[in-house]
Formats: sequence, structure tokens, C-alpha cells
Amino acid sequence: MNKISMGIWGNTNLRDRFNINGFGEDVPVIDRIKQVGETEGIDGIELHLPTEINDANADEIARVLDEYNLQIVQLCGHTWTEKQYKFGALANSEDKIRSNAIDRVKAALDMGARFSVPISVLWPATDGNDFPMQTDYLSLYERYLDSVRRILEYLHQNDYSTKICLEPKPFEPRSYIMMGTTGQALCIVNEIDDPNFGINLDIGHSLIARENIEDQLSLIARYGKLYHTHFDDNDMQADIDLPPGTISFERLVSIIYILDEIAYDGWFGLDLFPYRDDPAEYMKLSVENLRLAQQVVGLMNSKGARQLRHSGAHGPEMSRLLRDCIREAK
Ligand SMILES: [Mn+2]
Repeated sequence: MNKISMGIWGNTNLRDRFNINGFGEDVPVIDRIKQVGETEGIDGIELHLPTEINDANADEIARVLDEYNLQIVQLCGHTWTEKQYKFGALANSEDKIRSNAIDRVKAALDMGARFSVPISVLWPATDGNDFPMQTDYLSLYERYLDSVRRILEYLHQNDYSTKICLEPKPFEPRSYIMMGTTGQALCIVNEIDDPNFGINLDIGHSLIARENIEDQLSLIARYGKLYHTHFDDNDMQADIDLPPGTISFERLVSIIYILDEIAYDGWFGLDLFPYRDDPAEYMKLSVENLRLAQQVVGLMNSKGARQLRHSGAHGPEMSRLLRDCIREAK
């Protein structure tokens, strides 16, 4: 059964641009990790370096992970929260800034090696444009790929087993973020063609790009490049990061169905932003919905879903089977 991890950037006070103070209270990193540890059904955390883990608190984090039987599943170099990165990071036009971003990712890999972290995400948050013609995308791709190659070279030199994952998102914080769709990210991953470089599909990002996630997951799987997942839900307007299955439980089942079909054995990551609600409730609801969706998928397969899907000619029957299995699952 796929294990579930939680991004600890989500269980603290969260700010939005209309309320820069947030509606909650800041929670220290250690307490966030403890809260995840106290949540039944979650076995891992995801976090950023240096904002959430760094040399100063790594020993204490190690003790808490041990105490709560948690592991770090994903550790990402933070390359979008400092002034220097306002016009990009791994694709920045200034050599010094781009080199700082590369060093940041390398530092996350070094820290990750200490904790045997399997996944490190690259999210090109500020590499993009707001104004028309503001950004030379031809050069952006040149520089981004060069940065990725340098990071992978470092990874192999050090014999790290970490898998680096591109996480595409079409917009926010920029009006457009480079390679914002799943197919674009996969194109770059296939060009790099390194066993340690793949995709982290964030369901919410794919939804705001109005993608058909069944198709995207199947295409990534065709190349064996699905290394990680981020679960959340939204109504295709904004990446609001609600618990998976809360906007459309049927869609969550369809996603889990494909993951089961392609034998995805990685983690189900939670990328949640409870701006107004109790993060513990978000985590609990997420675990419930993911496990329920898995039960529904099991039921569907036991009732002939694979055979029904084969011809692509049984839409109404599949819909009925899905409905009835949701009713039957507990
Ligand atoms: Mn994500």
C-alpha cells in the first residue's frame, strides 16, 4: 500500500496576498513535524532547505523523526523565497544567481543524503514571465537544462540515489511559469534522459492547466518517469490545495485507478494549504479519502473494470460501476 507523506509548509500560519499576516498562528517546524507524526496514516514529511531544515536544526529534526517513526520523503532546495530569485532561479540570466540556485539544490541533496531522502523536487516557480515578451524562453530553456545537468552531475559524482523530480505548474507566482504543463515537463525529462530525473505530478497543478490527469499519468508511465505525486484538489480555477477528493471524489478514484494500473509504488504526497481551517482536519480527511478511493478501485477491479475499459465503448457502464463501488466501499 502506498505510504502517505505531508508537506510541512502547509501546517502552520499561511499568508495570502490580501492578508499578509495570515489567519492562524506560526507553528515552529519541530511542532509541525510532531503534528504530522500524531496523524494516523501519515508516515513521512516533505520540506524545504534552508527554510525548514538546515544545519542548525537537523539534529533535532532527526530525533523527532525517530521518536514519531517518520521519514523525510522529499527535500527540496528553496529557490523562490529570496529577493535574488525574483526573476528566476535555475534559469536566471545572471550567472551568479543561477549558480546560487544550483548550489541551493546541491545543498538539499547533501542534507537529503544524510536522511536517505528518496525525492527532491525542482519547481521553476519564478522562472517565467508576467508581461508579454518579457522573457526570452529560448535562453530560459538553455539555462534551465544546463542547470539540471550540473545538478545531476553532482548527484552522480556523490553516488546519491535521490530522484530529482520536475513539478510542472502553469502559473502562480508568475503569470506563466516555464514548462508549466505535464507534457512540457516530460519533454525536458526525456531530453535529459537520466534515471535519476523524472516527474512529480501535482494533481492541483495539472487541474489548473485543465489537463486530463488520466492521460497525463499514463503518458508519464509510458516512459517510466513517475517518481512522486502531490495530492490536493481544486475546482480548476486556482491552486487552492484542498484535501484530495473534496471537489471531486470520482476524479480522485480515476487518478488512483491509473496509479494502480501502472503499479505506481511511490508515495502519495500531500501538498495542502489550510488557510482557514485546522491542518489536522485536512490531513485526516486526506488520509480517509485516499484510502477510500483505493478501496473503490479494488472493488471496481474485482467487478470487471479492466475488461469494461478495454474497448473504450462502455462509458455509461463504467460510470455506474464507479458510482456503485463508491456506495459499497467503506
Ligand atoms: Mn506540489
